[in-house]
Amino acid sequence: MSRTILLVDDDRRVTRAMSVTLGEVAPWEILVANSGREALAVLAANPVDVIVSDEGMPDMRGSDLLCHVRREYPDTMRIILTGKGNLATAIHAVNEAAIYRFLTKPCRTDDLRDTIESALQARSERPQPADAEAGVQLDEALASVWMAFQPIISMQAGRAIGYEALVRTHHPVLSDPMLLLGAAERLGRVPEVDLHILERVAGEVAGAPPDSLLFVNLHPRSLDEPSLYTAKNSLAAVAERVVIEITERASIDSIPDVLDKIKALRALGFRIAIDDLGAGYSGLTSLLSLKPEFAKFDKELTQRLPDSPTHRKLVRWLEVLCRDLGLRTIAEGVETREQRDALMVLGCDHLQGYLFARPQNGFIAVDPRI
Ligand code: G
Ligand code: MN
Repeated sequence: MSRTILLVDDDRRVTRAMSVTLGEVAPWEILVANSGREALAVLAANPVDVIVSDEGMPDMRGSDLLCHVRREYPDTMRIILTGKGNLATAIHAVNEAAIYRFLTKPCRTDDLRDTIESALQARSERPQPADAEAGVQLDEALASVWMAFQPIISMQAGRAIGYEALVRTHHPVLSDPMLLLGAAERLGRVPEVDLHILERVAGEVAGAPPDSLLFVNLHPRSLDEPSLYTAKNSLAAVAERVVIEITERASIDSIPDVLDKIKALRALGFRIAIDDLGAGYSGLTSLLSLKPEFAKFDKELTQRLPDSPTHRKLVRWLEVLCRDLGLRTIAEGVETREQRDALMVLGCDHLQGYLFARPQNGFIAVDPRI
């Protein structure tokens, strides 16, 4: 079976030279992309066995691209090939994107070929549960799903205004939510898993403080699921209390008729939040086109605030923009008092993070003056 390799580098001369020389010494189909965005489009259209990405690209760091690949295409082996490798990049790439190798330029064609070959070999040796077995595991995991809730605090109100529902399982293999969603993706069962989660959340609504909102994550792919718009969506009955979070990490643009789907959710009474704003590369398009009620700043933004004037500028600017657009902001990942204080100075009132409470069973009340 022919293998497909995707080479990503913002320098066209590099991808051109690499694809030619690699094509001469290896039997693979070689695709190229010259930006992170282009790489995502190629991935969406083609199964890719190995991706080799540059790190420093204008629109997206290679390691961030590979984090996304890990999440969305976990079977694609990931390699970084960079001329400017440093320790922080390598740590990020290894820990977050779980890359197979970190290579530095210049890299001989033979070495690159050997590395790709060994990546393909390593993948084939990985224990792959048969689909049937994976399906059974997913069923078991779904049966043991429970919902954790993490408060979202209003500093001004001095209390939680809502809770984000986060999926958890007791399953021995699919214990991590990322593994659960990864399995659902491989098996094409994402919408089913999401509907199941919505049902679990619906079962808990009665226990939430009466005036609080419930924030629920929805995989963009689930927007294609017709039952989301019917009574099969267990939260439809309490839609006024529910904010649906859609991540900015995946490219929302790739969902057909996404605006109509969001409109349909609104017509049912749901509100919309853009999740992980500032994490990725999809720019601000979704903020402007989806007109959400809430924007959630990614934890990386929050966590870099105390040390980075640039990030403070970005958050200040986002705050102004969001206020202008009439939407409320929520900062995620608040772990320290310094981060909380920096956010408050920038006018961000709604905060969420370990500083206040970890996601946990039930709806806890929190004192924000921690
Ligand atoms: O992508 P999304 O924003 O839905 O991610 C929520 C995830 O972030 C959950 O898995 C949750 O457990 C985690 N989380 C919540 N608060 C914090 C925090 O303060 N720090 C970090 N590192 N993770 C957090
Ligand atoms: Mn979220």
